Amino acid sequence: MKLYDYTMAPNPRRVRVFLAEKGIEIEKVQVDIPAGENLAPAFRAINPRGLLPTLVLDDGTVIDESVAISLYFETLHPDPPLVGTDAKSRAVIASALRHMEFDGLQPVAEVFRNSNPTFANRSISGTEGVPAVPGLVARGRASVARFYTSLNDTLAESEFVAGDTYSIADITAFCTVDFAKWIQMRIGDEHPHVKRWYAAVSSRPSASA
Ligand SMILES: N[C@@H](CCC(=O)N[C@@H](CS)C(=O)NCC(=O)O)C(=O)O
Repeated sequence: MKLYDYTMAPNPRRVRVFLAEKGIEIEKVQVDIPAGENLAPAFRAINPRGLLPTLVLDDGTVIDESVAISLYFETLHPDPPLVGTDAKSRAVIASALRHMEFDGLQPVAEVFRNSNPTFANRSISGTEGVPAVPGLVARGRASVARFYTSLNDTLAESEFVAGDTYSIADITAFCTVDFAKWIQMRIGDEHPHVKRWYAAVSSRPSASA
């Protein structure tokens, strides 16, 4: 089994943190995204979408999408549970995870991809060369600001993103907040609950994954 990975990118990191929380070690192969290795024929022969993370099982099955890869390992290694343990907790965590992806990770990526010169002709992840749209940067920044406010409100009510247990939703939120450093949008003094939560999740051993 091999995990195709790029250490600087947020989606592969979501899987690395997930694996670290579970104490799972697997072979990782680095694919340099800024250098375009993920778009080269060798990697596209593995995953035609050209995206990371990509997991290849020993039987040749290829699984991309960070949540799908995480769920694969959750089924094989249920402890510690990171996606919930019963109908209610699974639904609450799945809902919070979608919020973190759509309200946080996606807008940070929108700002990053449309403002970073390396991705001037790669503004959407994947194999099509899509030119950056500078006008999306302001929209993305406004969305990220709303995300921080909403996350702060959530964390005012609960220890973690989806209740009183650390979960896959915290992993995505944590990777999103760290990714937002690349667009100079850090946790502000007006987000004390996010600061408290970030101090806790970033001190877990998995944070260095
Ligand atoms: N929804 C996918 C997103 C995968 C994705 O966009 N990965 C980025 C790295 S964070 C990528 O591979 N980008 C390649 C590129 O932009 O060329 C997931 O959750 O895994």
